[in-house]
Amino acid sequence: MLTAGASMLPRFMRKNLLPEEVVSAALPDPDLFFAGTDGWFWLPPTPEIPPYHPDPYGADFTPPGVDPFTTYIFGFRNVTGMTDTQRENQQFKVQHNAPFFWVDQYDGTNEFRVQLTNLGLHLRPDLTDAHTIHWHGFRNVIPFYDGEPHGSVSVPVGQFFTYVYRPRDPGTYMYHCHVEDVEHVTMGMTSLVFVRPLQNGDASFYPSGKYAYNDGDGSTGYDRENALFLSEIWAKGHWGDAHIQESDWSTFKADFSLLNGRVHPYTLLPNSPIDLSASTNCLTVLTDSNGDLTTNPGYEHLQNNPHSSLITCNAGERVLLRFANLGFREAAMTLAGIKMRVVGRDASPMKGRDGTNTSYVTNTILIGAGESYDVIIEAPAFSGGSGSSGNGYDTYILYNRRYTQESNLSPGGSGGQRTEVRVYPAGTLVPQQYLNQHPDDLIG
Ligand SMILES: [Cu+2]
Repeated sequence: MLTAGASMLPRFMRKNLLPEEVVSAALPDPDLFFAGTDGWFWLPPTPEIPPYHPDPYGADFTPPGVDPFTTYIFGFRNVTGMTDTQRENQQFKVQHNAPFFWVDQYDGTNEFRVQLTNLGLHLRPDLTDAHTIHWHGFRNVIPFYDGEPHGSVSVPVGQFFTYVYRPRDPGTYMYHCHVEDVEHVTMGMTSLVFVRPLQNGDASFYPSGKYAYNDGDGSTGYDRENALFLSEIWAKGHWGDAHIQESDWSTFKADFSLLNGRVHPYTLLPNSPIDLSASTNCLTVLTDSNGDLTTNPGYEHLQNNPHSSLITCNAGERVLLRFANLGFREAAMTLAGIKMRVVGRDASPMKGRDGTNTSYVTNTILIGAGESYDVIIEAPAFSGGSGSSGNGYDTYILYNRRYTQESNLSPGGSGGQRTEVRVYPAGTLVPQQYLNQHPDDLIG
């Protein structure tokens, strides 16, 4: 043990200092290790927004034979378990959105540690920006780990910092870099994070033993869960950062609305190959010997948009949908044909102070910027009717009712925040193994 603080100073300097804190000399390894850097990703090249989209510069940084990346981004990568060389290789190789991760509610012993390093901006070495991880809406005991750069430390290029969390409030949050946040969030350094309740594992309320909150009655129990993260791309801002032009971020205009970093119909495609053993606290994509993200054959252009938004379940199952919106515009997420029960908002269960159940049933949720919703749907019986299209499942459309966000004004429409809930006959799908599992995922 090492005694840090006042006693390390000469006696005459100890006056007026805070009391000593005893800290462990050897902290445990971090649970996750993230890296902040820049890179490129792919959006449909139409509609064209000349000269900003598609950015022709992206072709210079796309592997041969692959549809050119269109958009310069900043972001985070999960580099947990990588060698130093593999991790350093990941400069200029980000993904959007950033990885989904989750933690267990603090039980008095299980602190959660996320280490962050800053690999620098490869394309913009003139921008020596620091990065942080900030959990939006998360009540920190001390500001030191908050990630807001005026009240806590940030991580300069080449440096390392470990955040320590004691999450006491279950629910769905979002996280983002808080340095020059309008730019860094919009450029892609953001995703969804959630806290699992202590009640998990107790099957006396709901058979799966999985819950959104410590409900005490099973009302938030579920069989499968999906994260649905809403973000936006302003093509001119991304082009400006790639081409060393000053952007006035106050003139932000969302050209693309994204669901889990993709637009419809790509939202329906599988996740990139999943590293199952590394996905205990973070949805982790398999990486190659270089540390690079692997891809699905034929979808190499989606290397840096690795995550699916497809929701699949068996008839009769409950599915928890965790929504969070870090775009600037309100979203009107509508599920046609299945009612949604709102069980949590902004990481707070829908219960009054006296325990009154304030959950409600709706077909549309309005999610403002910086808000999260926890919704449970109960999959109806399999009909095999007109919605099943002979594929062995019934299809229900989940989409943003605001047309410009649902279509991104793409040529055929439906090129934005839109996905599907597919309901299979009872017993068809095996139990879900990880967040956002897609039936066609390659699992390693
Ligand atoms: Cu940043």
